[in-house]
Amino acid sequence: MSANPAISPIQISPSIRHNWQLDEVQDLFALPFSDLIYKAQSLHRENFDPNEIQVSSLLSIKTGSCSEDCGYCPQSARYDAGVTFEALMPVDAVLKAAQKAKDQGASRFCMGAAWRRPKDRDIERVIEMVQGVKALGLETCVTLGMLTDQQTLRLKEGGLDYYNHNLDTSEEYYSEVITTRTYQDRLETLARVRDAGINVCCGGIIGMGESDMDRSRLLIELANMPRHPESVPVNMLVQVEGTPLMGTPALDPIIFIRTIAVARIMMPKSRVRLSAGRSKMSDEMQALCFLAGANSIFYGDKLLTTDNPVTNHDLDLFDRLGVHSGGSSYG
Ligand code: SAM
Ligand code: DTB
Ligand code: SF4
Repeated sequence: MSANPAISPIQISPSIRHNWQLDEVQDLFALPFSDLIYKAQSLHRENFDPNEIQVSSLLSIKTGSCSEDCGYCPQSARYDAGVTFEALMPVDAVLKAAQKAKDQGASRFCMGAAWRRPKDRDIERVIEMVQGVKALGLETCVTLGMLTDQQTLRLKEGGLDYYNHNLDTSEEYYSEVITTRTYQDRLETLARVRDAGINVCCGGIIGMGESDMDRSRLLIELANMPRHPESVPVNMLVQVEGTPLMGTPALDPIIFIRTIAVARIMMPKSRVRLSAGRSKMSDEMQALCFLAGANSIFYGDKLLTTDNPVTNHDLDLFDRLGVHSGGSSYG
């Protein structure tokens, strides 16, 4: 039995741990590349079909004019990144986009809103969207910012499958990137989502000028939660003109791939999503990310406001790699 009473029984398995220490995570990052990838791929194969990738499509349901100051984000009202404000979309327009995503092969539809936190009346409209999207046969995910207990319960009652709320980086580096809400605020929203019984989608952004130690600490924060997030999006910073993080020195792609591998080792049953930033990655780099244990992508020509690889290119890449889409969250 685990010594930690907070760990739920379904997580007790030799490979599922919630007590990662900084030195051992840094040792993983420092392994020779082949040894690291072999370890990650071995665990991946124990827990998943190695040739299957889950595909999610994104839609921005409320765009721009956000009050927060996240230094990477083109949707903050504080920066001039050329994003035009769009109010919360009507439900029928969302359902049309969801049907298109389904026709193109997505299994999950993620709706993102540029809010610090939603208003109660917004939640009711989002629930109508969730119910409509579920009726099309898609899994649902929303990302709306911070939530109250009441709002979280309403989303659960409304049938929401996943809530995305990222930690983005380590607690130590966080204030270099965001000042308008705290790390603790994020952890509290994540705990509400978990307690309400909604699946957790939580990850971060790599390439914001953080150190090796920050990347290790972010992964420790995620893996040492009482339950691992079911989905772990690993975004590579999309540098957008007008945002404070534009011009951040480019990250060595090998470090990004290592981050995916370490995430796979630390959270062996979670879907690790190769998320934003794929437009700037070669096919070969994406193939290495899949080999390192990534088994989910955002699919569709657009992320929220920035470009994603076109669907035909992704289908061609899947074909060349012999991978197929499918599967749900947990291994
Ligand atoms: N406003 C809500 C919030 O911040 O929680 C939801 C939407 S927000 C755009 C969702 C996530 O997108 C952020 O937490 C961040 O991790 C990611 N993101 C935003 N801009 C990005 C960028 N330029 N590059 C990579 N990831 C980005
Ligand atoms: C996540 O981790 N990445 C997605 C999703 N969750 C909401 C968002 C990426 C946004 C990239 C910048 C943009 O397109 O605005
Ligand atoms: Fe707003 Fe979310 Fe962008 Fe931060 S990441 S500025 S909260 S939309």
